[in-house]
Amino acid sequence: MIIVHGKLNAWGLCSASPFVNKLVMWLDVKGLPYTLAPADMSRAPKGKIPWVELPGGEVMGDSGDIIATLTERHGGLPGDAARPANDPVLHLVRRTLEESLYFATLTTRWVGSDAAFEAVLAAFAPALPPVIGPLALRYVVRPSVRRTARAQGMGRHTPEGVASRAIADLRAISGVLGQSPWLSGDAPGTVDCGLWAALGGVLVFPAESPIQAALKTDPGLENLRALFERGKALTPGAWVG
Ligand SMILES: N[C@@H](CCC(=O)N[C@@H](CS)C(=O)NCC(=O)O)C(=O)O
Repeated sequence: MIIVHGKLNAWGLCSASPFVNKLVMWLDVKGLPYTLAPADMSRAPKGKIPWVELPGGEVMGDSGDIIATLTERHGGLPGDAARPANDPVLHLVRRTLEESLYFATLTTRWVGSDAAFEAVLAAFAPALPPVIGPLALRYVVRPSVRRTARAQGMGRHTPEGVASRAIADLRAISGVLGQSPWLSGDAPGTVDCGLWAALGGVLVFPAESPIQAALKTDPGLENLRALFERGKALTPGAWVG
């Protein structure tokens, strides 16, 4: 049994982390047995979630490396056969999701507004030690995330600048998806799990933002909304409702 570390139920998802949700969806679609465990960063090989313990005790971090290893051992997802995850366009979509849209989401949640941060705090609080946990999140973790966002670059833009970049990313990915049900074609592939998780992270967040408003209402992004709805049924592990 694979143990996935990164469980942190938030807003209908099994984790606030899109990288955890991506991996869990991949496992659900692949049909490999797994169990979800809390994050426990002290044992995370790369200091990030998700990380996994594979049968036999092998420990591994990074959702992309974990999925690549599982693909080598068990094969990919149905969609990967039609359009492999290393297809040049899908590679660029993944980088857009993980190196740009992710940081826009992170910045919006943690430093974009106090209302957004309060929503993060409310989701994380049940998993934290009382009193000291929320204080640490507010006065240690939030400033640390702000520094990360500034170092990456996204955190240097105004909230409007962050939103316009994220919406541009979504429009570009929507354009790549076109009328296809999945980026990989008729069946979901590895990159679709990353897209589903990224969309979920924007759509379900309880504090409104221009990024979420665009994704919820822009007629040009209807195909992304439809993909997110389609994906929910495929991943009972990640979409806990
Ligand atoms: N490339 C990594 C990214 C994972 C990642 O950034 N995880 C975030 C949560 S969404 C994390 O653990 N952040 C904690 C930190 O940076 O200290 C992957 O695909 O797994």
